Amino acid sequence: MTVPSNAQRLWMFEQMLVSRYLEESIERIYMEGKTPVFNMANGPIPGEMHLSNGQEPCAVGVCAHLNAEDIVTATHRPHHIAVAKGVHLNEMVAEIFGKKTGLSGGRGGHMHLFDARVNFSCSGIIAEGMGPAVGAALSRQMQGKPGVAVAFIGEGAANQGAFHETLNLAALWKLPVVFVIEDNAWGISVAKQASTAIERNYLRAAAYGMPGVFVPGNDADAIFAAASAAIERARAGGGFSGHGQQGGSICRVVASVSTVTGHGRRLVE
Ligand SMILES: Cc1ncc(C[n+]2csc(CCOP(=O)(O)OP(=O)(O)O)c2C)c(N)n1
Ligand SMILES: [Mg+2]
Repeated sequence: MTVPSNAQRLWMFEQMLVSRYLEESIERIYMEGKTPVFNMANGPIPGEMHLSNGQEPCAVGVCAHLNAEDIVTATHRPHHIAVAKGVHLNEMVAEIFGKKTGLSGGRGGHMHLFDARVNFSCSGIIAEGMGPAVGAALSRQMQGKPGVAVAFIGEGAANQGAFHETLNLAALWKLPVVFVIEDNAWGISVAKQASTAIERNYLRAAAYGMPGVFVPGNDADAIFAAASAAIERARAGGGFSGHGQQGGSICRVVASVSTVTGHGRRLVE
């Protein structure tokens, strides 16, 4: 098992704190003007808000292995991942507040954070980031450029068609892409057991001939270790042409991470 160095542990801890403090502030400001009768249109941050308090270990355990050149696509619950990938904090907050100084001039909002400097994007459409992650990995392979792509999704998104389509192509073309499922047991008001035929989504990786691992709980070190193996395998990479230079499934892992408190903190769905 790969153990983080002291410097990596410190970095993970700092990023988790930044993310938690950031979201606690966002939550407080978001609620301004929206009560006593909740009106989503009111307040300094109108619209929906999806917080990831409690899911920070997953973001840091994975992103600790990534550089700016690596690509991350995240979900509608993106703040912890954006922080860990090094998205510009001031511009990110400005974007969340809809300001001109935001990452996208304030037009994207909290679910649509884009920072090309660190190859980060996210989307309000669930599983939407999986295609672009696979496309980016394909582009790197074809151009002979370094870098892996990591697509984060929620466990609910694993029932989308895009999940199966992208896993299939990633495996077929041996692309340097890793899929990370943040399993908080709920998709809005639908419990996982009411929507998903199997208990653990990592088992689905086998259907596409790629390894999958399950990391229980919220242990940043355990997530770090699982992500290390997955990302190393992706970096070692297979070829685009699939002419057997790296036989078998070598470069993709589905890491299913169980998180415990994310949904308790959610404000609006
Ligand atoms: C394609 C699509 N269908 C429906 C929705 C509405 N929607 C927003 S969040 C969500 C549930 C997502 O659950 P999960 O993937 O587990 O992520 P979590 O919210 O738990 O982080 C749904 C269905 C959407 N955004 N995109
Ligand atoms: Mg979920």
